[in-house]
Amino acid sequence: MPQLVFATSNAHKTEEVAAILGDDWRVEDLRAHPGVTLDEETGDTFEANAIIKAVSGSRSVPGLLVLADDSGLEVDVLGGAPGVRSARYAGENANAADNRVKLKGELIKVAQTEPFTGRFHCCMVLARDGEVLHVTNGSVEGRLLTEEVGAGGFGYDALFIPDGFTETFGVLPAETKNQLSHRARALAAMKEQLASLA
Ligand code: ITT
Repeated sequence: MPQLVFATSNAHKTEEVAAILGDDWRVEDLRAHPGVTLDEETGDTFEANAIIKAVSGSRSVPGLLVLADDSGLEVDVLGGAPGVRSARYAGENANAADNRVKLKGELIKVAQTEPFTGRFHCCMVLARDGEVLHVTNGSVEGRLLTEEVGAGGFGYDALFIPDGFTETFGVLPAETKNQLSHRARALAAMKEQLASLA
């Protein structure tokens, strides 16, 4: 089975990518490659940050294919926030629960009633030996709640209902999320390139 180093410290992302790719690839994240160091995410777009992670990560593992995912939530009424700052919305050391509290607070402050439309976006970058091989993007549109529903998924999942559904990603089965998520779509667009390198 070909090997893919996934340049992430977020085990939830790894679980989703491994489930989506199935038996086609052995996906190993930074837990299996503790020597891999990633440069700081200083970009102001998902693509810039995904490139930083993929390129810097791939320099640490010569010859290996490295995939990076930079993703986040964009809420229209908040001007696209939290966007690229999704992981740090409530502060540099914030965890996912802190970030959800911050988001709920910002939505409640807005002088507009629901629905609060928005989307998850994901940029995936494939690199090897410091060179970008391919860039793809995926999004899933939906709406945000001001109360959490469900304990599944991670990050903002309990606050997000994808279009066409009535339940949040915190309630919907992982299999459903992995068919329609921003991550699934970015990865689907990457599949042909991956297959040609397997
Ligand atoms: P790595 O940089 O190590 O990959 P990270 O979690 O810091 O991990 P990002 O910088 O890409 O990753 O930030 C993504 C944040 O966006 C993530 O921490 C969540 O808060 C949110 N997010 C992204 N995808 C999500 C999803 O599928 N469900 C819920 N929240 C998501």
